[in-house]
Amino acid sequence: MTVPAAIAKELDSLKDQIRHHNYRYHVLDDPEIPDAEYDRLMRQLQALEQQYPQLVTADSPTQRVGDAPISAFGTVQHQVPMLSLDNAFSSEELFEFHRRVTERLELEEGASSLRYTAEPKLDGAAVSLLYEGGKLVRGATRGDGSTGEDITHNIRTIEAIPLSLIGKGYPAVLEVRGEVFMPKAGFEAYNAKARADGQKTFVNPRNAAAGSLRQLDPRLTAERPLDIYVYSVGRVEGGILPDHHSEILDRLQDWGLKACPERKVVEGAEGCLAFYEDIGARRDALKYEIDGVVYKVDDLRQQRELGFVSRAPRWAIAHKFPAQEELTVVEGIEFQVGRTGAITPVARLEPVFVGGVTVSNATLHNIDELHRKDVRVGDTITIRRAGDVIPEVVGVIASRRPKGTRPVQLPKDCPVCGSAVVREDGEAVARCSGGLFCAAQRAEALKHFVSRKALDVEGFGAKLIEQLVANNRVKTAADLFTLTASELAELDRMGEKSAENVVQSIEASKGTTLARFLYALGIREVGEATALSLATHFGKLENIILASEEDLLSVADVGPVVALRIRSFFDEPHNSDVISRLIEAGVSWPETEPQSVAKVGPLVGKVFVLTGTLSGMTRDEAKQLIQSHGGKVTGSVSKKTDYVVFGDKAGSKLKKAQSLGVGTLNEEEFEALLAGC
Ligand code: 9MJ
Repeated sequence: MTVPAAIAKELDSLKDQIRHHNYRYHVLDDPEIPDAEYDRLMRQLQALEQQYPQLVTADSPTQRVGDAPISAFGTVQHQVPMLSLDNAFSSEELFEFHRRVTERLELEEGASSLRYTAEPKLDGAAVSLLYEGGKLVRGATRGDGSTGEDITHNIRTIEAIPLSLIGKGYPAVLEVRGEVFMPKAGFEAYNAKARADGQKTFVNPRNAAAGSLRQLDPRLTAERPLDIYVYSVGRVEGGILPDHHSEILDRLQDWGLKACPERKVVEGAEGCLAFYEDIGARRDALKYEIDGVVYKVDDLRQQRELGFVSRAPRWAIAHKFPAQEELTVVEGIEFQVGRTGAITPVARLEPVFVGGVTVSNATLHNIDELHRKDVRVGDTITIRRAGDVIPEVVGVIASRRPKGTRPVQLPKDCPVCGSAVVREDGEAVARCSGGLFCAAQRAEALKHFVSRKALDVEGFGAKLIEQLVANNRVKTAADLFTLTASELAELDRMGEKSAENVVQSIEASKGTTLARFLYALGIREVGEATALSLATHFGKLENIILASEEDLLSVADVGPVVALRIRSFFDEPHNSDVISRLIEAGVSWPETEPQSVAKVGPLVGKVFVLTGTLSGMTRDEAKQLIQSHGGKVTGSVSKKTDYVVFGDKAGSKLKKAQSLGVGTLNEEEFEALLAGC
């Protein structure tokens, strides 16, 4: 077949791009594009080479597994090649893999009982560890699969890697393979410190692991929080290992090597898929980053029968999770105005499937962040969506910036109401100065007022509020209580039935609590917790309205800034007017007696963290009790915490308390402490 010139050109361009990205990734430790994009380039090249085999050259990036070692380290020949894995990107590709395996093994169709070991796919750096006579004599990277780098000096600094094997019966020569990785917590802590010291941060935990292993000075590697899970063996001499992969891993563990505890023997493609879904659901809670699951035919005789294709085994496949980083193009940058006037730049994106959902917007947080990342309209950017967190712009691909783009500036006037945009000294956030004159701030204030933790008006959606604000029917929260079903039914997307429902929800929301009411008012700096403290402390709204800044300061959690914000809110006649109208409309709550906060007693000044489920009281009740006895409740455990009170199903907070040596109280002990107050 003759090769069209355009194809030859495309092939050359793909090879050049892949080489460029290999260099950025392996040599500079500074990848420019997300893995998903790299995989796509590689797949395009593979597809073209398959179609035109005469174009495959020995130096094509498809012809090797990893990348050649860099010269700073000695090289190591892997006598048993270090394999790479084929990928499956969907359940169909997994079923197809299972079909190929069963067909080659001449098993009956479907073969639902064929056993696989399923293991999380760690996202780190593959290494080989050589033990002779039970002593660690060499550590190496995978390199290109046949030649790796000698990183013994760095490997020896990783505490999870035994320098001597324990137990009995290990082969005289045992080469173990595994993945060195940086757990999420270590990665976050490392980056936080690097940021504080003005040093370079790691883009992701995998990059962190690979970069750390290739330090020339092992003292630097030793400072990095690295860990390992082993997942296979290479050279084995002078000893015999079990004949099932799962049993080999158990044996390695007996000898002091760490295998991933999440591994499991499963049956058939269905069993693989169930494991994939289970781990996928728990992925965010795992202490390390994974990018998929690996299935390996468990029986080594069957593995031998299946053999290899080029450098990947036919008996294993990596089933990848949807990529968490993708490329897309910025179609616009807009400024949104929030409830307190905060102006937030938001990137409008060409829709892209990332982290399992389609994303078309990403916040850029504030103007400094936007300038730091220098995101411009027309830019190609990397977008990341991990777990349930909001999508984030990782950075701009500088080489793909079109000509003629301009840096984005903070608008001088509010894009919604035209009032001046101001930025207080030292504040990252710029704000619209229009207050409730600004329709955006009004709409956001109303959305907050009806939200679940505030008055909890069911079925009162954002679109409805925006319409009511745009046609000036609703100016303040008090106007909500004058709405009728017949006028709501006239609005877009509202039928008679839904209008009725909304009016009913508004009616139902009138009976509330003082804490919810205070929170709903949207006083700056008064979140849910502060609203609850104020309600508990003062008992009645009028006590709060009449409280001086000094009185307010005696409430747990209220500092000078918050006290000032509360005072100025109630001093504003417009706000008092809205409050009176709300009460006239029938918004009410049970009043309680003011709770004086204890000035002496065992809880005064003590800092508590609550975790797990208590059987005798809710968390809010426990919190109120602690506060009324002069204690403080915070959300996270640190050295400053005095007690962690734990109930049923307590998780990481309890563990953290134990590791920091912070006092812990079970429910009974907590009650005993309260009884002594
Ligand atoms: C990772 N990365 O977690 C393998 N891997 O097996 C696991 N990698 C592997 N197995 C053979 N769990 C080649 C690579």
